[in-house]
Amino acid sequence: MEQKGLLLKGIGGFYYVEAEDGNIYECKARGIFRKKKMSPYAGDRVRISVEEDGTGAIEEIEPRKNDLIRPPVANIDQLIIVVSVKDPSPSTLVIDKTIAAAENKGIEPVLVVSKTDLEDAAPLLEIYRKAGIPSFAISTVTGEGIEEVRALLKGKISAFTGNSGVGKSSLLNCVDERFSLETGEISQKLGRGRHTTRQVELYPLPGGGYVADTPGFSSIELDRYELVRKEELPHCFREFEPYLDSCRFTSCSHTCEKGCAVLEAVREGKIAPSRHESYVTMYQEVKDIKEWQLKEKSV
Ligand SMILES: Nc1nc2c(ncn2[C@@H]2O[C@H](COP(=O)(O)OP(=O)(O)OP(=O)(O)O)[C@@H](O)[C@H]2O)c(=O)[nH]1
Ligand SMILES: [Mg+2]
Ligand SMILES: [Zn+2]
Repeated sequence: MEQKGLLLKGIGGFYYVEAEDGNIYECKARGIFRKKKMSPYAGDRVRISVEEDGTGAIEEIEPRKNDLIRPPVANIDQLIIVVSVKDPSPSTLVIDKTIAAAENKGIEPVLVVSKTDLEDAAPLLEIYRKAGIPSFAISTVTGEGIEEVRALLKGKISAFTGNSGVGKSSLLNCVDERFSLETGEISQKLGRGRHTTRQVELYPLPGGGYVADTPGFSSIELDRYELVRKEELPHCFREFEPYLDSCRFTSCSHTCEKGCAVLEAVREGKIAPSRHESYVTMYQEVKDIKEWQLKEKSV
């Protein structure tokens, strides 16, 4: 019997697919995917065949709307970027690289500033609200913003990303108690290393939609796997868009040129300086990279 389904997770060569009939089937992938060098990702829409004993096999992966390599997840509607005001401290460069990676793949970036019980989130929120990135303040201690996050996740496929320890799993546990995901303190006892969350798994939400709690990008992984070409980079900073056609030179890199409308907007306070600084840093990192090097990196 064949059915369509949604791949929720893969562990050790087995894939768990939520099929149209509402059941979850343990599936193997056909060898054909290995030949094509394609691995099934959480979030993949797949066609499976189910044997009489209830085991299944993935026959086909439907074309993806988008995918991320680290963490490996496909077809997400939004990337929830979690940063804490403190412990660990936020890096605007890492936030901006993550936002650019999402924009570059057509995934809606959303910023969640966590642990607002420890410090004021307003300065960070102001930067990103001004940039037009949906931004929320939350605390799992005071309960601030939890209801808003619940509403945000409803009916969509969302992936959570952010440094280890920012509170991604804690937030998800607040959103729905049934999650009971492992969080910081527990894993330290088990001595499992820095990242508490290791696998990508889509969890169904009570009000519809799915969330993936992911191990989070490190900045090294962002540099290796989610590089944005310099031609696309200005478009990955959405608040630059209104100015891009007004620069004096059509070849303007928007880093230092005379008559650059983006720089003018920074001077006028319409674009946050930290956002432009991140842009310049990222531009310098990619400007000399050749096409073949990008291909190599994305494998
Ligand atoms: N003060 C404060 N601490 C928090 C909050 N949310 C989470 N924490 C603490 O932060 C630590 C890390 O939380 P986790 O939820 O495990 O972080 P994570 O982002 O899932 O980390 P990884 O799975 O390693 O990527 C734990 O000790 C939590 O108790 C918060 O809103 N306020
Ligand atoms: Mg976690
Ligand atoms: Zn310019």
